[in-house]
Amino acid sequence: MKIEEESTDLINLKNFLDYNGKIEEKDVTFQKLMFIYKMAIKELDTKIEIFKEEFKTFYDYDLVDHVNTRIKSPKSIIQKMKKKECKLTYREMIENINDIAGIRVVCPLQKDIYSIKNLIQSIPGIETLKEKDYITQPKESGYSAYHIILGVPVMLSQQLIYVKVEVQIRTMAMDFWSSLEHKMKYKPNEEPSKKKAKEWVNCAKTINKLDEKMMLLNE
Ligand code: 0O2
Repeated sequence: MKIEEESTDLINLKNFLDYNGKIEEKDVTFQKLMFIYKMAIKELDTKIEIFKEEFKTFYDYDLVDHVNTRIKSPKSIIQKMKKKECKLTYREMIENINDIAGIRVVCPLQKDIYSIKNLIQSIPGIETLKEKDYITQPKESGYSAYHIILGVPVMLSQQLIYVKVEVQIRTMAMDFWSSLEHKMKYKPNEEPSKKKAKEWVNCAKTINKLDEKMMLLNE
């Protein structure tokens, strides 16, 4: 297989950082970059799937309920870059947008979140770049989850590269709240009111109490 010089260069993530091109979603460069993020998701998703099946088979325990993966849409990447006041270049995108590749792990109980987090962080070769515990410290909106930004090694034919992946770990109850709240937040033609925001925070607190009760019942 003949590999063009330019494309071999750009397969290396470091070379993307030296490449001064502007983001253009229909551009081949953008597609190549998204391919690398997709492969990082695949790597990690397979490993989480193995933990999930292992716990079911060996310990008769459903540690993971389900896993969702997604690549952030170009529109949403650009929106986030503008919000963070980044220049719209590939370099700024790779450096500043941590959740282009995203994996959401949903589990039954709050204590499972920490088991999953520890299992993921113990995978050889995976680096933890950042952690955010929105369980002990929920966001102002009421949002609760555990976030980790990882450096995931992806072995391509020519080199090993590290790719950022954001993992969000939540209970089923937290997932229920955040999916609905996310939909409401982005509802067109509807201004979010202070009163509604307060109600969402109250719902999050109820959900949190429910999670704690469920955990006690399980003990
Ligand atoms: P989408 O559609 O899920 O992609 P960082 O650059 O990592 O320091 P970042 O990414 O701004 O900071 O911050 P954060 O808050 O740690 O993670 C952002 C993601 O968490 C969001 O992605 C949501 O998925 C989720 N999230 C954070 N706050 C809320 C919230 O109040 N409600 C809901 N429903 N989800 C939240 P995006 O890019 O916003 O969206």
